[in-house]
Amino acid sequence: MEFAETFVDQGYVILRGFVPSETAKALKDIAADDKVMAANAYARTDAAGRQSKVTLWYEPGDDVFGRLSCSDKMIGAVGACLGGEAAFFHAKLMQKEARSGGAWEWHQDYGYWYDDGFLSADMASCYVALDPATRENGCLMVMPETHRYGRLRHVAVGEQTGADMARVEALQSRHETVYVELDPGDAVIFHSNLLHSSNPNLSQTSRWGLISSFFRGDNESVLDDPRFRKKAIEPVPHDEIMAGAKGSDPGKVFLSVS
Ligand SMILES: O=C(O)CCC(=O)C(=O)O
Repeated sequence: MEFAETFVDQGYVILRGFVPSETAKALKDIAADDKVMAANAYARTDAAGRQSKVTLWYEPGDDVFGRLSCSDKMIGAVGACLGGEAAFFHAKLMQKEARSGGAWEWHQDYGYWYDDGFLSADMASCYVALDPATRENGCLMVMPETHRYGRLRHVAVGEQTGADMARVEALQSRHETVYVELDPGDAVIFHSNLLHSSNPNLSQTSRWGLISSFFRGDNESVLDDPRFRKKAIEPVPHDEIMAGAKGSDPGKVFLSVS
């Protein structure tokens, strides 16, 4: 099966070696040294009180992280999955620290993005692993094919928004749970209605990853908010990702969470 068909069928597809492992390691080092990234990180507490850090921005920016989101390979792969133009929505650095990083409750991204004015769930995200993502350090977990059930009701869980647990449990009895274990540089593209979550990181190693999110070009938000509208994006040749600034573009607009 071709990768876009797997995405349509299963709701996600793993692309091994999406970026070379050396590039992923270099991105991790740059992110770890990036003071702007750290200053804009916010923490989200899970139901057990553990925290996970996120830094989220709405303009790709002319830096190595923005260039990854805009690489012709990423835009092309996500566009093929969505069956149309992949328009950049936002990107984020997920920072699940060793021994402490919190869980992410079962949810659909469209559970959140509906409220940002997107009329349909023709949206997807691409997670690129900067660290190994393993069962032990709280890798992404997905329930294949659950993107077919439409948007579920979401409720507050700790500081997060999770899908209605009665529905999640019913779906768990029909669908397996897959641990998406990745090496640095591997990627997974997942549909905005796919149920996904991750366990806390109680291991000795951090689990960082970059997630770039997109809407299909004909599914621009109806809200009058530039963060959710189409941005002028110049695709970057995939092998030129590292030619950008080696730290966050200070002109970026970050999500600020109090
Ligand atoms: O990084 C994770 O563990 C979860 C990420 C996630 O659920 C999301 O970005 O929607």
